[in-house]
Amino acid sequence: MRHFTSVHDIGDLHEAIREAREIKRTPYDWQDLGRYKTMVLLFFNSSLRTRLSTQKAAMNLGMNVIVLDVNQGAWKLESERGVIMDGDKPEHLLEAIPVIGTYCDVIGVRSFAQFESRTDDYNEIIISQFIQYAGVPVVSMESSAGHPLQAFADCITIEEYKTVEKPKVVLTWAPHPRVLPQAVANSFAQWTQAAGYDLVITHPTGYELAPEYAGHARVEYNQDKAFEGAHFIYAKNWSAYEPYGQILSQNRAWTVDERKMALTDNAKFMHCLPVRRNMIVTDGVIESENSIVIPQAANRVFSAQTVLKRILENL
Ligand code: AN0
Ligand code: CP
Repeated sequence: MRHFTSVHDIGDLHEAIREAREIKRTPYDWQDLGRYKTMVLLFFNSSLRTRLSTQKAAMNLGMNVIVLDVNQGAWKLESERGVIMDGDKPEHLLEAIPVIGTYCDVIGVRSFAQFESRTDDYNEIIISQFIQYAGVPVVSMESSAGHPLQAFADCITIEEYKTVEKPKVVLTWAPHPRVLPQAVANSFAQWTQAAGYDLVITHPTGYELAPEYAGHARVEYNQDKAFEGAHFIYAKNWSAYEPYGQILSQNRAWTVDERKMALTDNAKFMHCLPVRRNMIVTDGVIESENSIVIPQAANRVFSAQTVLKRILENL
């Protein structure tokens, strides 16, 4: 593997999940692989899990890690080509990226959707420039339209907890007060279909995901009906794809609660976190025995470590 930005970079997903579970059993068996190798983690946006789990994954492989929050301490970066740089951004990505590339062997980048242009966001113009100019492998730590390390961890978690070969997995939209990207939902839809699960997506009308990510998933606009017989409930808010970045509903009838969970086949509850309690999910559901949000977050180390191991093996 050279770069990791989508499901297309992982090859056979079940083989990758098998490898991740092996790494989870003996995480320090590849300590020599990353010796004298440096990873830079670059954050344009906030993070708790990705920051810590990717760092831990790199350390498990013996790598050195440098973490940089671009908006706290580094120069503000211009990303548009051809602009007269007379504003508040003293440095251009076109210099910053290759400079960072000279200091490390792998770069992780978190850069959310900008919501200025859907075309630019879905063309992944930021992470694409990293791939073009860094000269070293690039790992997405959530880009404009996808969060593949999260979706990989989600699939590892579903494999660990599933009780039937092909579980019914329901991705449900839930309300949120701010505009959020579609990245987590996009990748979850894409990866769970690649894993062969029976995916149903439920959301109010208008929240349809981009077709290239929704794939052939069934869409059920009645949330109660979608929950019937489910083995996993995966809650997430996202803003509309069309009209892009709009909040079309804040309907709290969509909050995942105990009554809805009772419609499922004793489903496990999942969320990528951070989660707003009693907006996305009630205290009762997230604190219930069926909530697996903490082991789900723990698996972020092993999705990242699998990806980094493969990149290091290919250096
Ligand atoms: C982000 C999102 O929805 O993409 C990150 C989730 C991992 N969430 C928030 O900004 C709250
Ligand atoms: N799930 C996830 O990526 O969390 P952070 O935004 O805290 O990294």
